[in-house]
Amino acid sequence: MELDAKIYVAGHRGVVGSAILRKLKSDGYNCIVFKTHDELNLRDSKAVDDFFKLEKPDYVFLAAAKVGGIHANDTYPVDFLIYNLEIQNNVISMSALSGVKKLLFLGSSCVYPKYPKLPITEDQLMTGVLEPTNDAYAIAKIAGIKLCQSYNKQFNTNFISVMPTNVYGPNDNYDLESSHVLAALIRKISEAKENKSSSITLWGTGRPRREFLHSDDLAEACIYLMNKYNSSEIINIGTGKEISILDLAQKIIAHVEWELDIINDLTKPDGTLSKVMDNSKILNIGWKPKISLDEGITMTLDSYAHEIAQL
Ligand code: GFB
Repeated sequence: MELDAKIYVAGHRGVVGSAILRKLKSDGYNCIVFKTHDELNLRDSKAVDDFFKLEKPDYVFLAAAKVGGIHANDTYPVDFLIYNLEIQNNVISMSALSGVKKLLFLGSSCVYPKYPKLPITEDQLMTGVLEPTNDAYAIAKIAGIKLCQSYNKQFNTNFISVMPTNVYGPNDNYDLESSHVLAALIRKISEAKENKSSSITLWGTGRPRREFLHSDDLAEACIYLMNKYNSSEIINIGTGKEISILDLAQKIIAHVEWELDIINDLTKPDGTLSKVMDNSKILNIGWKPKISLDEGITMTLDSYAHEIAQL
């Protein structure tokens, strides 16, 4: 990407989109376009059509999506399926029609089978049944990957699809019903300390393992791949390291320096036992993550305190 190229970041208020926007700005890109939901509803195909005709972006980061943790995915599958199909169909199709030079589509590690061979390599896509708590979201993301690949095949576009692992960072959703686990634990543990409580509740058994990537690392990887990667084949973005949910909780508890008992709520699902990804493909291209989980937790405790102070 040229520094003066017109770059559209769809979803600039979310964890991933806001990190991409920050990184683009700090790298010196000076013609970035972004719109709030009120200014541009990405589910409205006419509005998206008008936007692309007017702005004619050169590059598109498609980070706009309906996202949520395990409970939200499991409770509102229609929303996760329809909203995401609509958003991605509109943005990908209008990008092709308006002559966008390159588009990066954000997928998810949940596109892979529930019982994969670990660590998960890219070639395991569509080789087994999906995790039922998020299969609607996963199917939307798989459709997005296929749409990018199909445009490349039929119309010779350059649309790439990246599969990030579980992401956390500034501008996360801290609503306990709909958040992902790391944000939920940051909030539960911070509040427990503040209220001098003696315990927190963990959903499920605490045994599932997850791989966590800070959004600043993900943003760097996305911009790196936008500049270096030109293939229809999907590519994983992760650390290659995983941690059990119980160990994650204990790590955050150690960070806040407050003793807490952990109570398991077994009415809540565990989801996939592990979805650690093989990141050798991106390592071979020359990118690697920089932010350790401990550094990321420190950063997120800070950004959480800052974000709730502004509410
Ligand atoms: O992050 P999370 O909601 O989503 O949950 P997934 C990860 C694990 O943490 C599950 C447990 O085993 C949860 O049961 N967990 C423990 C908690 N306590 C909590 C809590 O207070 N809140 C939450 N949210 N979890 C999502 C998918 O799966 O991963 C999405 O549903 C997306 O579609 C995302 O792909 C990256 O990692 O299980």
